Amino acid sequence: MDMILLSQHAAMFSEFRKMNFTPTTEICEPSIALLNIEELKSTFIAKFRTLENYIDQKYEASDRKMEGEISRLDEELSAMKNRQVVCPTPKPLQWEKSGDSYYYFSNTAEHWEEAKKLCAAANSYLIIINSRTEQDFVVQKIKQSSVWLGLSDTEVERTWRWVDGSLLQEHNRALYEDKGKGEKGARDIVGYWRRGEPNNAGNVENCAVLYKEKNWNDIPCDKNVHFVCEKSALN
Ligand code: MMA
Ligand code: CA
Repeated sequence: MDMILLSQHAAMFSEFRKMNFTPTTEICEPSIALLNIEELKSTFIAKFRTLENYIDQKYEASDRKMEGEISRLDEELSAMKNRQVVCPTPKPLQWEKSGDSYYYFSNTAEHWEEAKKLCAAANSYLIIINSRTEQDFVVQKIKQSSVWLGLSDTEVERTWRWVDGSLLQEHNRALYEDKGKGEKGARDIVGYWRRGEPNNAGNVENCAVLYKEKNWNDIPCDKNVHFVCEKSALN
């Protein structure tokens, strides 16, 4: 079975060997997706070595287990390639200062959870809007029609929480209160929701976006949307 598996996946193996993990002077466009390149590289190489040892020493791994491992590695490899993580020397991320915060504007679109993770990996968080001034700054910087907010009601429907755990309703008393304006929104709506939002359309909308029009909507968290990370400039 070793030989069969090897030849079946020969293309993948040889492709992997060809990948150049040696740092060069080539500079890639800054992208938050490149952050964990070192970790990814070593994880992948370690897994690959283990797998090669299994094959070489003809250990008693079952065909099925082996094939599972190989196809998982294969998937990881294509994911890496798709995200262009094979960048030898990523440029440092570019943060823009405004008020007491720094902001990073993503050049990729991600699911909400992934965007949240990527911000965290860069010692920051998905944007939390504390004022109209802050929202205006973000909006005039974005090139997309919308970006993720660090705001979701995944845990409890209609209980909107920022990624720092604070409740929208408490944290944002100072924000515009759209009382009675929304069509379905005659309830106490805090924040800058678009008219009629958040409406949890189709029962599947738990993550909030900020539109270029300076208002918010809830949409499904598994949409691919650009995002903005924020971190404090005060320390
Ligand atoms: C409509 C409206 C929103 C919802 C989106 C989903 C265009 O707006 O129902 O509340 O989030 O559709 O695409
Ligand atoms: Ca909605």
